[in-house]
Amino acid sequence: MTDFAPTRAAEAASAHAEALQRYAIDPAVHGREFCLARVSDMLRVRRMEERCAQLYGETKIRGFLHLVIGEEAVAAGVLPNLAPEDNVVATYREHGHALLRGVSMKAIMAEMFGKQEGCSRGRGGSMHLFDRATRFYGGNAIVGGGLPLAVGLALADTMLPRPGAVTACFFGEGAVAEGAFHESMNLAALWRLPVLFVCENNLYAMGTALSRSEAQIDLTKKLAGYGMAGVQVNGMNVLAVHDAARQALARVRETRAPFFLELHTYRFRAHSMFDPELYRHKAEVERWKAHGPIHTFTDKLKASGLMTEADFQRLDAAATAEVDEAVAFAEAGTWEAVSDLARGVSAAAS
Ligand SMILES: Cc1ncc(C[n+]2csc(CCOP(=O)(O)OP(=O)(O)O)c2C)c(N)n1
Ligand SMILES: [Mg+2]
Repeated sequence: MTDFAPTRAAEAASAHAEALQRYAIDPAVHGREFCLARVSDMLRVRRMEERCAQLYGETKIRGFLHLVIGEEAVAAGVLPNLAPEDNVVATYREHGHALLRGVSMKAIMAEMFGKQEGCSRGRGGSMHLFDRATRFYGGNAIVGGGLPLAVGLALADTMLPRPGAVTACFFGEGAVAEGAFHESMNLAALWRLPVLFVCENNLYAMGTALSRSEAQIDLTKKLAGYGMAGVQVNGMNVLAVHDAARQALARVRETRAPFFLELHTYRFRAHSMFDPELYRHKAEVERWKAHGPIHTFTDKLKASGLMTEADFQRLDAAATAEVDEAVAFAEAGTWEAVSDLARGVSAAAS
């Protein structure tokens, strides 16, 4: 059998899997309402994206489509900790982040369809969800492209000033190979900018395992070069992510200095809709699915008496109903007139 995942990646993967077992629910800290809200968050993302995949097959959604299925605990753990005045920057795998930041599912789905009612007026599509009202600054197709934007937003907040505002910057581990990552980390630390860097380490950048491209796969070791603090967290456990993000954000707000979270997670689907997944074994995917963020959490909640199967069914039905409404809204949306195609497009004369 071909060894797709080199040894160090396999070691990292099993360390991640071990860490998954260690985080218990404490009903005194994590109340029923809070826990059900996190289940609801993850289900809304999961059901929305499953429908997106189906709509892609029907060519209702076109272009690129990157699903975050398997990684829902990341957005569901970090985003509830943010305040309305905070900024969010994400990658092209950002549908769930936009939704849980507060962008309506209708506006997201209409954007996927390319309709004018979309959050980017139908001109952005899947990779460029944007919503000023919720300070959701994208959706970025360029690997590492969001990091300098986050640093710029935090710099603006420092200069205006908007005291207390923090910028949460989500990016994949593939971004650490980019110069923009290192420049952003350096400037954020040098200028003491309030950025929470959230690295979504799902072990692969398209088909490249982290250990094939990085000499140091413990990404928090890179922080020493910038005098920045950070921690590694089990990104498959929504409570672990939530607790780590809460503490990290409190620290950023207090110190006005950046902090780094490396969240260990795994995507269950292909990189995008055009990916035969020749770079990893099916057995590896199945192993990670056993640690899926939704069912592991709901199993624990049921075992601890905080949630019943009826609760789960109710939340699931609500998520599906919301998706149905969002799709109907997108279907009924309007295409931009061809005569408007050049609106907002400019070119400099030579
Ligand atoms: C600057 C740049 N180089 C290459 C690409 C092509 N590309 C698209 S996604 C991707 C992998 C990124 O992986 P990662 O940052 O780990 O995010 P993930 O897809 O795993 O969420 C690459 C190389 C790109 N979009 N931008
Ligand atoms: Mg990745």
